[in-house]
Amino acid sequence: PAVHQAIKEAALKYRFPEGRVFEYGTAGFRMKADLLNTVVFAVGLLAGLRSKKLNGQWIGVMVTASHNPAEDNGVKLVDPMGEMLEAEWEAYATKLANAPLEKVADVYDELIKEIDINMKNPARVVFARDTRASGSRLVGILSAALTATEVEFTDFKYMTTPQLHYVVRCKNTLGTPYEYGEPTEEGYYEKLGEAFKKVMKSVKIHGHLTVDCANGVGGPKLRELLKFLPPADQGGVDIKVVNDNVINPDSLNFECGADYVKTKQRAPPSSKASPLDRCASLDGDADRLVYYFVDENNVFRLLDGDRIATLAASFIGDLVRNAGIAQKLKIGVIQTAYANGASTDYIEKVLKLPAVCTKTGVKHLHHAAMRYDVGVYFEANGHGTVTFSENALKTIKSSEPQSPAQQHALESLKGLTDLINQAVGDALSDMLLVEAILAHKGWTTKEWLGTYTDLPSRLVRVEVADRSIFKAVDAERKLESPAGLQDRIDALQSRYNKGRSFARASGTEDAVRVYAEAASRSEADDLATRVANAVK
Ligand code: 16G
Ligand code: ZN
Repeated sequence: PAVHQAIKEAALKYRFPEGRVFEYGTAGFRMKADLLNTVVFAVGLLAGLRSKKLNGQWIGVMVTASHNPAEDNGVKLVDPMGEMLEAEWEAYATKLANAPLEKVADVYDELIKEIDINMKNPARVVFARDTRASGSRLVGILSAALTATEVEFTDFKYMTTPQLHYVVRCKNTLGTPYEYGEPTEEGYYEKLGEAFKKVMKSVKIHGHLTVDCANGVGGPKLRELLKFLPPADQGGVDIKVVNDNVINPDSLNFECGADYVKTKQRAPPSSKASPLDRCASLDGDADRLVYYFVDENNVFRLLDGDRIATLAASFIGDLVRNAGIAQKLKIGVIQTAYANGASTDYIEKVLKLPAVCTKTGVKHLHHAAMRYDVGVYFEANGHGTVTFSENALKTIKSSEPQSPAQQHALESLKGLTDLINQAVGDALSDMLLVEAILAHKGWTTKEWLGTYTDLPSRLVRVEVADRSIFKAVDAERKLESPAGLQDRIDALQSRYNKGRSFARASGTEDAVRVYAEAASRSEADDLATRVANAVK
Protein backbone atom coordinates (compact mmCIF):
# COMPACT_ATOMS: atom_id res chain seq x y z
CA PRO A 1 0.00 0.00 0.00
CA ALA A 2 0.83 3.69 -0.20
CA VAL A 3 2.33 3.92 3.29
CA HIS A 4 4.69 1.01 2.66
CA GLN A 5 5.90 2.69 -0.52
CA ALA A 6 6.22 6.09 1.20
CA ILE A 7 8.35 4.60 3.98
CA LYS A 8 10.57 2.90 1.42
CA GLU A 9 11.13 6.12 -0.49
CA ALA A 10 11.66 8.29 2.58
CA ALA A 11 14.14 5.79 4.05
CA LEU A 12 16.36 5.96 0.98
CA LYS A 13 17.50 9.46 1.95
CA TYR A 14 19.48 8.11 4.92
CA ARG A 15 22.42 5.83 5.37
CA PHE A 16 22.56 3.15 8.02
CA PRO A 17 25.79 3.53 10.05
CA GLU A 18 27.72 0.42 9.11
CA GLY A 19 28.21 -2.26 11.75
CA ARG A 20 26.13 -0.45 14.35
CA VAL A 21 23.72 -2.24 16.66
CA PHE A 22 21.23 0.02 18.41
CA GLU A 23 19.37 -0.62 21.62
CA TYR A 24 16.50 1.26 23.24
CA GLY A 25 18.12 1.70 26.66
CA THR A 26 17.22 3.16 30.03
CA ALA A 27 16.37 6.51 28.48
CA GLY A 28 15.75 5.67 24.84
CA PHE A 29 18.45 5.80 22.18
CA ARG A 30 21.42 8.00 22.96
CA MET A 31 24.75 8.40 21.13
CA LYS A 32 26.84 10.69 18.90
CA ALA A 33 24.30 12.78 17.03
CA ASP A 34 25.62 11.94 13.56
CA LEU A 35 24.74 8.26 14.07
CA LEU A 36 21.10 8.95 14.88
CA ASN A 37 19.40 9.66 11.54
CA THR A 38 18.05 6.18 10.87
CA VAL A 39 17.26 5.64 14.53
CA VAL A 40 15.10 8.76 14.67
CA PHE A 41 13.38 7.71 11.46
CA ALA A 42 12.56 4.35 13.05
CA VAL A 43 11.30 6.02 16.24
CA GLY A 44 9.00 8.22 14.14
CA LEU A 45 7.53 5.12 12.52
CA LEU A 46 7.05 3.44 15.87
CA ALA A 47 5.47 6.50 17.51
CA GLY A 48 2.67 6.38 14.96
CA LEU A 49 2.14 2.67 15.56
CA ARG A 50 2.08 3.17 19.31
CA SER A 51 -0.60 5.84 18.94
CA LYS A 52 -2.71 3.64 16.67
CA LYS A 53 -2.37 0.75 19.10
CA LEU A 54 -3.72 3.04 21.83
CA ASN A 55 -6.69 4.19 19.73
CA GLY A 56 -5.18 7.46 18.61
CA GLN A 57 -3.99 8.77 21.97
CA TRP A 58 -1.16 11.27 21.69
CA ILE A 59 2.35 9.84 21.94
CA GLY A 60 5.37 12.06 22.66
CA VAL A 61 8.81 12.00 21.09
CA MET A 62 11.60 13.91 22.83
CA VAL A 63 14.88 14.60 21.08
CA THR A 64 17.53 15.14 23.75
CA ALA A 65 20.67 13.64 25.22
CA SER A 66 20.09 15.18 28.65
CA HIS A 67 23.40 15.68 30.51
CA ASN A 68 25.57 14.17 27.76
CA PRO A 69 28.11 16.29 25.87
CA ALA A 70 26.92 18.71 23.19
CA GLU A 71 27.87 16.45 20.27
CA ASP A 72 25.54 13.67 21.46
CA ASN A 73 21.84 13.46 20.99
CA GLY A 74 19.08 10.99 21.70
CA VAL A 75 15.45 10.19 21.24
CA LYS A 76 12.79 8.67 23.46
CA LEU A 77 9.09 7.97 23.39
CA VAL A 78 6.53 9.20 25.90
CA ASP A 79 3.37 7.22 26.66
CA PRO A 80 -0.10 8.81 26.95
CA MET A 81 -0.07 9.66 30.65
CA GLY A 82 3.37 11.20 30.29
CA GLU A 83 5.23 8.12 31.46
CA MET A 84 8.16 6.41 29.76
CA LEU A 85 7.37 4.02 26.93
CA GLU A 86 5.96 0.69 28.11
CA ALA A 87 8.84 -1.77 28.51
CA GLU A 88 7.45 -4.32 26.05
CA TRP A 89 7.67 -1.76 23.26
CA GLU A 90 11.37 -1.11 23.79
CA ALA A 91 12.06 -4.33 21.94
CA TYR A 92 9.95 -3.14 18.97
CA ALA A 93 11.90 0.11 18.93
CA THR A 94 15.15 -1.82 18.95
CA LYS A 95 13.95 -4.10 16.16
CA LEU A 96 12.88 -1.24 13.91
CA ALA A 97 16.02 0.80 14.59
CA ASN A 98 18.23 -2.10 13.53
CA ALA A 99 16.36 -2.90 10.33
CA PRO A 100 18.44 -2.28 7.18
CA LEU A 101 16.94 0.68 5.32
CA GLU A 102 15.77 -1.31 2.35
CA LYS A 103 13.89 -3.59 4.75
CA VAL A 104 12.49 -1.04 7.20
CA ALA A 105 9.09 -0.91 5.48
CA ASP A 106 8.88 -4.71 5.69
CA VAL A 107 9.79 -4.73 9.37
CA TYR A 108 7.15 -2.02 9.90
CA ASP A 109 4.54 -4.30 8.28
CA GLU A 110 5.72 -7.26 10.34
CA LEU A 111 5.35 -5.25 13.54
CA ILE A 112 1.78 -4.29 12.62
CA LYS A 113 0.97 -8.01 12.52
CA GLU A 114 3.03 -8.94 15.55
CA ILE A 115 1.54 -6.22 17.76
CA ASP A 116 -1.88 -6.61 16.13
CA ILE A 117 -2.49 -2.98 15.27
CA ASN A 118 -5.68 -1.72 13.73
CA MET A 119 -4.32 0.52 10.99
CA LYS A 120 -7.70 2.24 10.63
CA ASN A 121 -7.14 3.97 14.00
CA PRO A 122 -5.92 7.55 13.94
CA ALA A 123 -2.33 8.31 14.98
CA ARG A 124 -1.20 11.48 16.78
CA VAL A 125 2.26 12.50 17.88
CA VAL A 126 3.76 15.54 19.62
CA PHE A 127 7.45 16.19 19.72
CA ALA A 128 10.00 18.65 21.05
CA ARG A 129 13.75 18.95 21.39
CA ASP A 130 16.42 20.47 23.57
CA THR A 131 18.86 23.11 22.33
CA ARG A 132 21.45 20.84 20.69
CA ALA A 133 22.58 21.92 17.23
CA SER A 134 21.76 18.49 15.77
CA GLY A 135 18.17 18.73 17.00
CA SER A 136 16.75 20.56 14.00
CA ARG A 137 18.08 17.95 11.57
CA LEU A 138 16.72 15.14 13.71
CA VAL A 139 13.21 16.56 14.09
CA GLY A 140 13.21 17.03 10.32
CA ILE A 141 13.78 13.31 9.96
CA LEU A 142 11.13 12.61 12.57
CA SER A 143 8.60 14.68 10.61
CA ALA A 144 9.55 12.81 7.44
CA ALA A 145 8.75 9.49 9.11
CA LEU A 146 5.46 10.82 10.49
CA THR A 147 4.49 12.30 7.14
CA ALA A 148 5.29 9.08 5.29
CA THR A 149 3.02 7.15 7.66
CA GLU A 150 0.24 9.78 7.55
CA VAL A 151 0.43 10.59 11.25
CA GLU A 152 -1.02 13.84 12.61
CA PHE A 153 1.67 15.70 14.53
CA THR A 154 2.48 18.89 16.42
CA ASP A 155 5.99 20.26 16.76
CA PHE A 156 6.47 22.01 20.11
CA LYS A 157 9.95 23.20 19.09
CA TYR A 158 12.22 23.75 22.11
CA MET A 159 10.98 22.31 25.38
CA THR A 160 12.37 20.75 28.50
CA THR A 161 11.79 16.99 28.62
CA PRO A 162 9.28 17.31 31.50
CA GLN A 163 7.36 20.01 29.60
CA LEU A 164 6.83 17.58 26.74
CA HIS A 165 5.70 14.88 29.16
CA TYR A 166 3.29 17.41 30.65
CA VAL A 167 1.85 18.31 27.24
CA VAL A 168 1.34 14.64 26.34
CA ARG A 169 -0.56 14.00 29.57
CA CYS A 170 -2.66 17.15 29.12
CA LYS A 171 -3.61 16.28 25.55
CA ASN A 172 -4.75 12.80 26.50
CA THR A 173 -6.75 13.85 29.55
CA LEU A 174 -8.44 16.89 28.00
CA GLY A 175 -12.17 16.75 28.69
CA THR A 176 -11.89 13.79 31.07
CA PRO A 177 -12.27 13.85 34.86
CA TYR A 178 -8.47 13.58 35.05
CA GLU A 179 -7.79 16.74 33.07
CA TYR A 180 -4.21 17.67 33.86
CA GLY A 181 -3.92 21.17 32.43
CA GLU A 182 -3.78 23.28 29.29
CA PRO A 183 -1.65 21.36 26.73
CA THR A 184 0.64 24.27 25.94
CA GLU A 185 3.88 25.66 27.25
CA GLU A 186 2.01 28.63 28.66
CA GLY A 187 -0.47 26.27 30.34
CA TYR A 188 2.47 24.62 32.05
CA TYR A 189 3.77 27.91 33.46
CA GLU A 190 0.29 29.00 34.50
CA LYS A 191 -0.34 25.77 36.35
CA LEU A 192 2.99 25.92 38.20
CA GLY A 193 2.61 29.63 38.92
CA GLU A 194 -0.89 29.25 40.37
CA ALA A 195 0.06 26.22 42.45
CA PHE A 196 3.17 27.94 43.78
CA LYS A 197 1.14 30.95 44.86
CA LYS A 198 -1.26 28.65 46.71
CA VAL A 199 1.51 26.78 48.49
CA MET A 200 3.43 29.93 49.40
CA LYS A 201 0.39 31.61 50.93
CA SER A 202 1.35 32.90 54.37
CA VAL A 203 5.01 31.83 54.18
CA LYS A 204 8.12 33.57 52.98
CA ILE A 205 11.44 32.29 51.73
CA HIS A 206 14.68 33.86 52.85
CA GLY A 207 17.60 34.82 50.68
CA HIS A 208 17.96 34.22 46.97
CA LEU A 209 18.44 31.16 44.81
CA THR A 210 21.02 30.92 42.03
CA VAL A 211 20.07 28.42 39.33
CA ASP A 212 22.71 26.94 37.02
CA CYS A 213 20.86 25.85 33.87
CA ALA A 214 23.68 23.76 32.32
CA ASN A 215 23.52 26.11 29.31
CA GLY A 216 20.57 24.05 28.16
CA VAL A 217 16.90 24.47 27.37
CA GLY A 218 16.11 24.92 31.08
CA GLY A 219 17.63 28.43 30.96
CA PRO A 220 15.17 30.17 28.63
CA LYS A 221 12.31 28.11 30.06
CA LEU A 222 13.12 29.09 33.63
CA ARG A 223 13.17 32.73 32.54
CA GLU A 224 9.69 32.23 31.06
CA LEU A 225 8.46 30.52 34.23
CA LEU A 226 9.67 33.44 36.35
CA LYS A 227 7.15 35.68 34.59
CA PHE A 228 4.37 33.54 36.05
CA LEU A 229 5.66 33.58 39.63
CA PRO A 230 4.85 36.29 42.15
CA PRO A 231 7.58 38.88 42.74
CA ALA A 232 10.10 38.04 45.47
CA ASP A 233 8.54 40.44 47.97
CA GLN A 234 5.02 39.05 47.39
CA GLY A 235 5.39 35.35 48.13
CA GLY A 236 7.80 34.64 45.29
CA VAL A 237 11.44 33.65 45.15
CA ASP A 238 14.37 35.80 44.20
CA ILE A 239 15.89 33.64 41.47
CA LYS A 240 19.12 34.42 39.67
CA VAL A 241 19.57 32.49 36.41
CA VAL A 242 23.15 31.56 35.44
CA ASN A 243 24.68 29.30 32.78
CA ASP A 244 21.83 29.96 30.39
CA ASN A 245 23.91 30.43 27.26
CA VAL A 246 22.09 28.53 24.52
CA ILE A 247 23.76 30.50 21.72
CA ASN A 248 27.11 28.74 21.96
CA PRO A 249 26.13 25.09 21.45
CA ASP A 250 29.42 23.76 22.85
CA SER A 251 28.78 25.20 26.29
CA LEU A 252 25.91 22.76 26.94
CA ASN A 253 26.63 20.71 30.11
CA PHE A 254 30.23 21.91 29.95
CA GLU A 255 31.65 22.34 33.44
CA CYS A 256 28.20 23.05 34.81
CA GLY A 257 24.82 21.45 35.34
CA ALA A 258 23.41 18.87 37.73
CA ASP A 259 25.46 15.95 36.46
CA TYR A 260 28.73 17.88 36.72
CA VAL A 261 27.93 19.04 40.24
CA LYS A 262 26.81 15.60 41.40
CA THR A 263 29.67 13.58 39.93
CA LYS A 264 32.46 16.10 40.59
CA GLN A 265 31.04 16.98 44.00
CA ARG A 266 31.82 20.63 43.40
CA ALA A 267 30.17 23.84 42.20
CA PRO A 268 30.66 24.83 38.55
CA PRO A 269 34.01 26.68 38.26
CA SER A 270 32.08 29.69 36.94
CA SER A 271 30.05 29.96 40.16
CA LYS A 272 30.23 33.31 41.91
CA ALA A 273 28.17 32.20 44.90
CA SER A 274 29.23 33.37 48.36
CA PRO A 275 29.35 31.06 51.37
CA LEU A 276 25.87 29.88 52.43
CA ASP A 277 24.26 31.11 49.19
CA ARG A 278 21.54 28.72 48.10
CA CYS A 279 22.39 27.23 44.68
CA ALA A 280 20.75 24.71 42.37
CA SER A 281 21.74 23.05 39.10
CA LEU A 282 19.54 21.62 36.36
CA ASP A 283 20.77 19.21 33.70
CA GLY A 284 20.68 19.78 29.93
CA ASP A 285 17.00 18.95 29.48
CA ALA A 286 15.88 20.11 32.94
CA ASP A 287 14.65 16.84 34.37
CA ARG A 288 17.30 16.62 37.08
CA LEU A 289 17.89 18.95 39.99
CA VAL A 290 20.47 19.15 42.75
CA TYR A 291 20.99 21.84 45.40
CA TYR A 292 24.26 22.85 47.04
CA PHE A 293 26.07 25.54 48.94
CA VAL A 294 29.52 26.31 50.21
CA ASP A 295 29.61 26.42 53.99
CA GLU A 296 31.34 28.98 56.20
CA ASN A 297 34.57 26.92 56.03
CA ASN A 298 34.40 26.94 52.23
CA VAL A 299 33.47 23.26 52.13
CA PHE A 300 31.18 22.26 49.27
CA ARG A 301 27.90 20.74 50.48
CA LEU A 302 25.66 18.80 48.13
CA LEU A 303 21.92 18.32 48.55
CA ASP A 304 21.15 15.67 45.96
CA GLY A 305 18.12 13.62 44.96
CA ASP A 306 18.20 11.69 48.25
CA ARG A 307 17.95 14.97 50.10
CA ILE A 308 15.08 16.22 47.96
CA ALA A 309 13.26 12.92 48.55
CA THR A 310 13.70 13.06 52.32
CA LEU A 311 12.70 16.73 52.41
CA ALA A 312 9.57 16.13 50.35
CA ALA A 313 8.62 12.97 52.25
CA SER A 314 9.02 14.66 55.61
CA PHE A 315 6.97 17.69 54.54
CA ILE A 316 4.17 15.72 52.92
CA GLY A 317 4.11 13.35 55.89
CA ASP A 318 3.61 16.32 58.23
CA LEU A 319 0.92 17.87 56.05
CA VAL A 320 -0.99 14.62 55.78
CA ARG A 321 -0.91 14.24 59.58
CA ASN A 322 -1.87 17.88 60.13
CA ALA A 323 -4.72 17.52 57.69
CA GLY A 324 -6.05 14.57 59.66
CA ILE A 325 -5.90 12.14 56.74
CA ALA A 326 -2.80 10.11 57.70
CA GLN A 327 -4.91 7.00 58.26
CA LYS A 328 -6.25 7.15 54.73
CA LEU A 329 -3.03 7.59 52.76
CA LYS A 330 -0.10 5.21 52.37
CA ILE A 331 3.14 7.12 51.79
CA GLY A 332 6.28 5.43 50.45
CA VAL A 333 9.73 6.53 49.35
CA ILE A 334 11.36 4.87 46.34
CA GLN A 335 15.12 4.88 45.87
CA THR A 336 17.77 2.99 43.93
CA ALA A 337 20.89 1.24 45.18
CA TYR A 338 22.76 4.53 44.69
CA ALA A 339 20.82 6.18 47.52
CA ASN A 340 23.09 6.97 50.40
CA GLY A 341 22.57 4.48 53.23
CA ALA A 342 22.13 7.35 55.67
CA SER A 343 19.13 8.63 53.72
CA THR A 344 17.48 5.21 53.77
CA ASP A 345 18.06 5.00 57.52
CA TYR A 346 16.55 8.45 57.99
CA ILE A 347 13.45 7.55 55.96
CA GLU A 348 12.87 4.35 57.89
CA LYS A 349 13.92 5.36 61.38
CA VAL A 350 13.13 9.07 61.65
CA LEU A 351 10.36 9.60 59.11
CA LYS A 352 9.08 6.08 59.83
CA LEU A 353 8.14 5.57 56.20
CA PRO A 354 8.80 2.53 54.01
CA ALA A 355 11.85 2.86 51.74
CA VAL A 356 11.74 0.70 48.63
CA CYS A 357 14.71 0.01 46.36
CA THR A 358 14.26 -0.49 42.61
CA LYS A 359 16.50 -0.81 39.57
CA THR A 360 18.09 2.34 38.17
CA GLY A 361 16.04 4.30 35.63
CA VAL A 362 13.02 6.49 36.16
CA LYS A 363 10.49 4.04 34.78
CA HIS A 364 11.28 1.51 37.51
CA LEU A 365 10.97 4.07 40.29
CA HIS A 366 7.83 5.55 38.81
CA HIS A 367 6.06 2.20 38.69
CA ALA A 368 7.02 1.40 42.27
CA ALA A 369 5.83 4.85 43.40
CA MET A 370 2.40 4.32 41.88
CA ARG A 371 1.79 1.48 44.35
CA TYR A 372 1.46 4.10 47.10
CA ASP A 373 -1.11 6.84 47.61
CA VAL A 374 1.80 9.23 47.81
CA GLY A 375 4.94 7.87 46.17
CA VAL A 376 8.04 9.98 46.62
CA TYR A 377 10.73 8.83 44.21
CA PHE A 378 14.13 10.28 43.47
CA GLU A 379 17.37 8.95 42.11
CA ALA A 380 20.43 10.24 43.93
CA ASN A 381 21.35 12.07 40.70
CA GLY A 382 18.38 14.40 41.19
CA HIS A 383 15.79 12.83 38.92
CA GLY A 384 12.43 12.30 40.54
CA THR A 385 8.99 13.46 41.54
CA VAL A 386 6.01 12.62 43.74
CA THR A 387 3.01 10.68 42.50
CA PHE A 388 -0.49 10.91 44.00
CA SER A 389 -3.00 8.08 43.57
CA GLU A 390 -6.61 8.67 42.64
CA ASN A 391 -7.50 7.87 46.24
CA ALA A 392 -5.03 10.49 47.47
CA LEU A 393 -6.37 13.18 45.14
CA LYS A 394 -9.95 12.39 46.13
CA THR A 395 -9.17 12.33 49.84
CA ILE A 396 -7.31 15.64 49.70
CA LYS A 397 -10.09 17.25 47.69
CA SER A 398 -13.05 15.98 49.67
CA SER A 399 -11.86 16.02 53.29
CA GLU A 400 -13.77 18.42 55.53
CA PRO A 401 -11.30 20.32 57.70
CA GLN A 402 -12.12 20.27 61.42
CA SER A 403 -9.89 23.22 62.32
CA PRO A 404 -8.07 26.12 60.69
CA ALA A 405 -4.85 24.10 61.00
CA GLN A 406 -6.38 21.20 59.10
CA GLN A 407 -7.71 23.54 56.47
CA HIS A 408 -4.30 25.11 55.98
CA ALA A 409 -2.68 21.68 55.62
CA LEU A 410 -5.32 20.54 53.12
CA GLU A 411 -4.89 23.68 51.04
CA SER A 412 -1.12 23.25 51.00
CA LEU A 413 -1.59 19.64 49.90
CA LYS A 414 -3.91 20.71 47.11
CA GLY A 415 -1.35 23.20 45.93
CA LEU A 416 1.36 20.55 46.02
CA THR A 417 -0.57 18.16 43.80
CA ASP A 418 -0.64 20.87 41.14
CA LEU A 419 2.88 22.10 41.73
CA ILE A 420 4.41 18.65 41.34
CA ASN A 421 4.72 17.31 37.79
CA GLN A 422 3.21 13.89 38.30
CA ALA A 423 4.03 12.69 34.82
CA VAL A 424 7.79 12.64 35.32
CA GLY A 425 10.64 14.17 37.33
CA ASP A 426 10.84 17.86 36.50
CA ALA A 427 13.67 20.09 37.68
CA LEU A 428 11.68 23.34 37.45
CA SER A 429 8.70 21.95 39.34
CA ASP A 430 10.95 20.16 41.86
CA MET A 431 12.82 23.41 42.42
CA LEU A 432 9.62 25.27 43.29
CA LEU A 433 8.69 22.36 45.56
CA VAL A 434 11.98 22.59 47.45
CA GLU A 435 11.69 26.38 47.73
CA ALA A 436 8.17 26.06 49.09
CA ILE A 437 9.15 23.41 51.64
CA LEU A 438 12.14 25.40 52.87
CA ALA A 439 9.84 28.40 53.24
CA HIS A 440 7.29 26.39 55.21
CA LYS A 441 9.90 24.86 57.47
CA GLY A 442 11.72 28.18 57.80
CA TRP A 443 14.91 26.35 56.92
CA THR A 444 18.12 27.39 55.23
CA THR A 445 20.07 24.81 53.23
CA LYS A 446 22.22 24.31 56.32
CA GLU A 447 19.28 23.12 58.39
CA TRP A 448 18.18 20.92 55.51
CA LEU A 449 21.65 19.37 55.39
CA GLY A 450 21.59 18.91 59.15
CA THR A 451 18.73 16.39 59.07
CA TYR A 452 21.22 13.52 58.71
CA THR A 453 24.87 12.96 57.80
CA ASP A 454 25.67 11.25 54.50
CA LEU A 455 28.01 8.27 54.57
CA PRO A 456 31.11 9.02 52.47
CA SER A 457 30.66 7.34 49.09
CA ARG A 458 32.60 6.73 45.90
CA LEU A 459 31.49 5.94 42.37
CA VAL A 460 33.98 4.33 39.97
CA ARG A 461 33.59 3.63 36.26
CA VAL A 462 35.32 0.40 35.20
CA GLU A 463 36.07 -0.43 31.56
CA VAL A 464 35.51 -4.12 30.91
CA ALA A 465 35.80 -6.32 27.82
CA ASP A 466 32.13 -7.32 27.84
CA ARG A 467 29.71 -5.68 30.22
CA SER A 468 26.85 -7.98 29.19
CA ILE A 469 28.23 -10.76 31.43
CA PHE A 470 27.42 -8.64 34.50
CA LYS A 471 23.93 -9.75 35.42
CA ALA A 472 22.36 -7.99 38.37
CA VAL A 473 19.53 -9.13 40.63
CA ASP A 474 17.82 -7.77 43.76
CA ALA A 475 17.24 -4.24 42.39
CA GLU A 476 20.81 -4.23 41.06
CA ARG A 477 22.29 -4.68 44.51
CA LYS A 478 23.74 -8.12 43.75
CA LEU A 479 25.41 -9.84 40.80
CA GLU A 480 24.42 -13.37 39.85
CA SER A 481 27.01 -13.47 37.10
CA PRO A 482 30.00 -13.69 36.62
CA ALA A 483 30.02 -16.60 39.06
CA GLY A 484 31.80 -15.96 42.34
CA LEU A 485 32.12 -12.19 41.96
CA GLN A 486 29.29 -11.39 44.38
CA ASP A 487 30.92 -13.54 47.07
CA ARG A 488 34.08 -11.50 46.71
CA ILE A 489 32.17 -8.22 46.93
CA ASP A 490 30.33 -9.49 50.01
CA ALA A 491 33.61 -10.47 51.65
CA LEU A 492 35.15 -7.08 50.87
CA GLN A 493 32.29 -4.96 52.17
CA SER A 494 32.02 -6.93 55.40
CA ARG A 495 35.52 -5.74 56.31
CA TYR A 496 34.46 -2.09 56.51
CA ASN A 497 32.46 -0.24 59.10
CA LYS A 498 29.03 0.38 57.49
CA GLY A 499 30.53 -0.91 54.25
CA ARG A 500 28.16 -1.35 51.32
CA SER A 501 29.15 -1.82 47.70
CA PHE A 502 27.69 -3.07 44.45
CA ALA A 503 28.65 -3.30 40.78
CA ARG A 504 26.26 -3.07 37.82
CA ALA A 505 26.56 -2.75 34.07
CA SER A 506 25.69 0.78 32.94
CA GLY A 507 22.57 1.09 30.82
CA THR A 508 23.89 4.14 29.00
CA GLU A 509 27.65 3.63 28.63
CA ASP A 510 29.95 0.75 27.76
CA ALA A 511 31.22 0.26 31.31
CA VAL A 512 30.51 -1.22 34.71
CA ARG A 513 29.81 1.15 37.60
CA VAL A 514 30.99 0.41 41.11
CA TYR A 515 29.46 2.17 44.09
CA ALA A 516 30.84 1.99 47.61
CA GLU A 517 30.03 3.70 50.88
CA ALA A 518 31.46 3.28 54.37
CA ALA A 519 31.79 5.06 57.67
CA SER A 520 34.83 7.11 56.64
CA ARG A 521 36.09 8.67 53.44
CA SER A 522 39.21 6.50 53.32
CA GLU A 523 37.21 3.32 53.89
CA ALA A 524 34.73 4.22 51.14
CA ASP A 525 37.54 4.96 48.69
CA ASP A 526 39.38 1.80 49.63
CA LEU A 527 36.29 -0.38 49.30
CA ALA A 528 35.46 1.14 45.90
CA THR A 529 39.00 0.52 44.62
CA ARG A 530 39.01 -3.09 45.79
CA VAL A 531 35.62 -3.90 44.32
CA ALA A 532 36.64 -2.21 41.05
CA ASN A 533 39.72 -4.41 40.96
CA ALA A 534 37.60 -7.48 41.54
CA VAL A 535 35.39 -6.46 38.60
CA LYS A 536 38.28 -5.89 36.17
C1 16G B 1 19.36 7.31 32.41
C2 16G B 1 18.14 7.41 33.29
C3 16G B 1 18.54 7.85 34.66
C4 16G B 1 19.57 6.90 35.23
C5 16G B 1 20.73 6.77 34.31
C6 16G B 1 21.64 5.66 34.76
C7 16G B 1 15.89 8.07 32.69
C8 16G B 1 15.03 9.14 32.10
N1 16G B 1 17.18 8.35 32.75
O1 16G B 1 19.94 8.57 32.23
O2 16G B 1 17.40 7.87 35.44
O3 16G B 1 20.02 7.35 36.47
O4 16G B 1 20.28 6.43 33.02
O5 16G B 1 22.67 5.50 33.87
O6 16G B 1 15.42 7.00 33.07
P1 16G B 1 23.63 4.26 33.90
O7 16G B 1 22.80 3.02 33.61
O8 16G B 1 24.65 4.54 32.86
O9 16G B 1 24.24 4.19 35.27
ZN1 ZN C 1 18.02 14.88 31.86
